[in-house]
Amino acid sequence: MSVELKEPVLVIGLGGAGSKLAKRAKKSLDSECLTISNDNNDFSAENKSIHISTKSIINPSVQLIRGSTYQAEDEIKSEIARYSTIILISNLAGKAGSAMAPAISDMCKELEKTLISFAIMPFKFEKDRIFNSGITLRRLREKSECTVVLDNDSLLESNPDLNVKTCYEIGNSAMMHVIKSLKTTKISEDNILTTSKDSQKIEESLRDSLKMLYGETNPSAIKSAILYVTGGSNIPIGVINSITNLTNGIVNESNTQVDTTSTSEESKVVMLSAVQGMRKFDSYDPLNVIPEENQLDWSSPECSIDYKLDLYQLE
Ligand SMILES: Nc1nc2c(ncn2[C@@H]2O[C@H](COP(=O)(O)OP(=O)(O)OP(=O)(O)O)[C@@H](O)[C@H]2O)c(=O)[nH]1
Ligand SMILES: [Mg+2]
Repeated sequence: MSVELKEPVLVIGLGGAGSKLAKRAKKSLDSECLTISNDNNDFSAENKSIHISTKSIINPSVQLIRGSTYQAEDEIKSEIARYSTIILISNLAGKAGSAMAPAISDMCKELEKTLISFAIMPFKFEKDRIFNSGITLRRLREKSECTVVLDNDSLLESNPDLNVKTCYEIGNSAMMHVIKSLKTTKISEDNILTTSKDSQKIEESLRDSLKMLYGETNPSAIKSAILYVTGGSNIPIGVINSITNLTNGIVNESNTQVDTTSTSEESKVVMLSAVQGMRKFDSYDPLNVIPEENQLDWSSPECSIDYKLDLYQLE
């Protein structure tokens, strides 16, 4: 199944990284942008924003931010209602991102909008964030027509010499490539985004993208792939042909798009692979092994709201 993008499009950025990326996405898609966060520092004057208040609590839990997001439901829905397609960008490693993504995707689904979500997953050393990010991703995938996952952890794992800032930049620019191409390319339901560091040969870049992909899923789970070749005007056509053939040998179906508009001297491969299941992230929540029909408490996401009961608020 592939998704149709219908105008008008709204890009929503959640939390710190989500807002930063949504501002960039808005420019490349020429659409409108809304940022939602519990932190005023994530907003900028030129974009619409919704502040999620956690009242007097300055170090809210994920569940409290989520509960507070549902309290702003009317305001958020009245913004979403005016658009046909929502592109939701969030960092599931962040507290704000993982708190709000299930709530916002829920609201999009209720309003029957086409939802395309972009999710960033945590580094392995961010141990306290792994569990939440796994649950949130599962919820997000359920409510989205299409999900694109960028895993900071496997990017760093296949390039251990990178520093965190470079890692962000590489991941973010790969994501922008896919967002830019949404108008012209049809993408599938579950997708994993992989890429490589700069300044290497294009074949090496493809090898690194594949290495990163294999860190996240089984080769047999990969259904098809789109290769975006950046800095395309400098690459011999024979090389592009050979990387396409290589990819065709690995996945059932591949499609190569060469970006000749990019002015960068460096050439690189950004690979978007359609997958069946997301093995690595499914394992972030150990309870995922329980079949869905045996789960009692899945339908609504965990929220913490102060009901003013004479009970101690646990978290
Ligand atoms: N790929 C990528 N990851 C980022 C970027 N900025 C931050 N991160 C990662 O995202 C996580 C924090 O995300 P933020 O978006 O700042 O968090 P938040 O959603 O605002 O939530 P808080 O934790 O409440 O601040 C950390 O795990 C970072 O490693 C970025 O530009 N690109
Ligand atoms: Mg933040």
